[in-house]
Amino acid sequence: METLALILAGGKGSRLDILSQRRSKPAMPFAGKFRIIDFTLSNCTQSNIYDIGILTQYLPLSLNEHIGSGKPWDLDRRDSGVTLLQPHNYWYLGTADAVLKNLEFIQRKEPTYVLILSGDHIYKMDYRKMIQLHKEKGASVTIATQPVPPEEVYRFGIMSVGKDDEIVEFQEKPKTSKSNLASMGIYLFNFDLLKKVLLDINQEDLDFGKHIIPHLIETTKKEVYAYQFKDYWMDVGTYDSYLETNLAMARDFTELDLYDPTWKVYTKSEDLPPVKVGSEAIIHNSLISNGCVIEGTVINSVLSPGVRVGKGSVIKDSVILNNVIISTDVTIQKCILDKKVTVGRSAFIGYGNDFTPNEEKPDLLSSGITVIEKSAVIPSSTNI
Ligand code: ADQ
Ligand code: ADP
Repeated sequence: METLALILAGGKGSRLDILSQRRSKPAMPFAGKFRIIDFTLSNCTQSNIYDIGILTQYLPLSLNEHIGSGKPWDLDRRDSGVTLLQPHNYWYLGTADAVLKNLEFIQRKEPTYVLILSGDHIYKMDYRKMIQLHKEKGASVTIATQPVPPEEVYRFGIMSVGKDDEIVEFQEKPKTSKSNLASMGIYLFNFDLLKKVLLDINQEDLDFGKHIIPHLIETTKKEVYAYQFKDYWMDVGTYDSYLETNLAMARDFTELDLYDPTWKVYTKSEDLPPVKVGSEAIIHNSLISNGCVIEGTVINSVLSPGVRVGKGSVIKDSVILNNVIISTDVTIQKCILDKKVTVGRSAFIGYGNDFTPNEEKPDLLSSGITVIEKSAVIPSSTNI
């Protein structure tokens, strides 16, 4: 087999805090009816990569349930398809350690290339172009890259490239850097080399960004190349980026088109009735999923399946996940409501422009977003 894809879907997603306390980040609902991992899975099958291992560790229940046999992505195949790889009597310590612990699975597939992907990115990429470049350069490793704003270099692996796009320097999450070319955390490895470095480096928390890539840059010459990806790509790992990226999909947004018939994003869909729009309903710039019943006003928002919005209620700049029930005369601004929340009459949630940092978690909740956890019941007339 030529290319085996491994999707890293096991991080704790601690920056999404209460939204990912009961599910892994790739299983987070996104853009109404999708889950974050749908984007990567759909990229794989549309790039004709049908051999996929998903490496999970943290609360994989809703991920397992979502992936099932892989049918929505055309992955329920006899000789290939998707395999969920879960740790048994050990725990993965770093991203490369997770791959090392599954070496036997990988070896059995006899791949020429192993494509390492992340399960929590929103983007559309034809991996065949990256593989093509890898072959043309005669590379041992190719890393997908994208420039990031200089103030964000501390969140990424940052590199410098030579004139032929060979990577000459790499630093994982530097405080500052003269370069702003970031690793997207997407790596194409010749399997022989991958196996060798995984077994050679003796490190308990073995990680691609921290150990493997810097080691290869130091010890090899003209073997590690950058694939400069120019299209939309977003790591939705914080409340701000999760809310903003969702809302972008509802606006007149062409950078990532969910409606493009030539590059579809597939998902597992439930059978639900169509959206019902009541006589007083007003809806602008929003995504409304199947099974929703709207009697009130929805502006710049994203509603997952089965949400009800009562008369006189106003939902603005918010992401509302599945089966949330919003009673009458409720105001919701700049909020993320997790699944099955119920909101009583005349409640007001989200002082949209109150930027007072949250005392317990000032670094997480300081931009005016209000997050309500799964199944919470908000009594009538509550002000949050
Ligand atoms: P981070 O995103 O900070 O940086 P990390 O937290 O290791 O890297 O997560 C990468 C992916 O692997 C995520 O999808 C995560 O859920 C998953 N993951 C983490 N630990 C795992 C484990 N033990 N088992 C299975 N899956 C696991 C990385 C690179 C940077 C690069 C950014 C781009 O290290 O160099 O710039 O990705 O987003
Ligand atoms: P998420 O909020 O992550 O989307 P879901 O509500 O879709 O999670 O649930 C994912 C899976 O977990 C489903 O198979 C569901 O039946 C199961 N599940 C949810 N809650 C429970 C529970 N309390 N006990 C057992 N299984 C549950």
